[in-house]
Amino acid sequence: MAKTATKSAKKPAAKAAPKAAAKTAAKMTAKAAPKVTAKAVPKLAAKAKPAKKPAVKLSMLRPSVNNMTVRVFARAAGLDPAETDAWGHTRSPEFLARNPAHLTPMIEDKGLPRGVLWESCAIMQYLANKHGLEKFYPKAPAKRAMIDSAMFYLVGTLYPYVARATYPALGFPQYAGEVGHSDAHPDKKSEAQKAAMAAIAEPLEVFHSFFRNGKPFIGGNSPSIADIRLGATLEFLAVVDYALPKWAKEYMAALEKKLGKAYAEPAGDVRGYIAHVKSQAKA
Ligand SMILES: N[C@@H](CCC(=O)N[C@@H](CS)C(=O)NCC(=O)O)C(=O)O
Repeated sequence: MAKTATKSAKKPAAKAAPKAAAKTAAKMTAKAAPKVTAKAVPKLAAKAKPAKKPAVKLSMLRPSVNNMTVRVFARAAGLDPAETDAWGHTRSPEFLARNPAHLTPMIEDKGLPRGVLWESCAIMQYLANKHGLEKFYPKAPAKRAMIDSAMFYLVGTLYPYVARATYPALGFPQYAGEVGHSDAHPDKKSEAQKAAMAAIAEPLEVFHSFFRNGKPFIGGNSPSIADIRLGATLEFLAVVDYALPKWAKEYMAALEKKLGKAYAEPAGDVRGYIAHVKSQAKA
């Protein structure tokens, strides 16, 4: 989502997700309550699983794929995020005092020099490093470099095209200096939106042919943090009925299958928002 959230974008999202929010909260509570504690049944202590990782304090916006990225990752990594919905609060004095960039996702962690961290990819990298989650973010320098390259390429090249192509339909504000943000004639804005949509094909193909290189995921046989970032980003394209190539549809389905509920739950919020804006557009 663009850096300047408008009031028009606030309302539908808040309405779109309350059920999902309640479900998520209920599931998280159920998850957080262990059935049997090692203390209560000493014989089980030897077999007991290692203590759960502490919850990650995450400020997030449900309709956003930047946020979906970290929400999926935290669940997939078993980090049980303690989520706070920041909708409408990112510009509050309290939020700005902690995060002058007013961006979500944002985590809070005492170990961080400034207590908070934003940027979805940096958050995943930090949490993977902190908890030794090599499965999602390999340590070997060459392998890690490929994951980093895929994520930087996404944030620097693919995402701006996706934003210009989808934000008008999503009702999100565009970035200052862009046609979509200006007072240009609607025809010009529509031309710019179409040009961005057409530009998506090239980087998309690069993810397929170069980064995946015949493997199921950028991370090889199992999804890496770069795959979570890519899958979440592609979710937005549904709002403009973008015709994803066959490989991309299969890739997204494989990602969701591998990650299960960890993916489906946060994706449900994004999909719910998209369904909402599409139904509004038809009405
Ligand atoms: N590159 C950043 C983008 C973050 C971003 O644009 N966040 C938007 C939501 S998608 C936001 O929090 N906007 C609220 C605001 O600017 O007040 C990332 O990947 O985390």
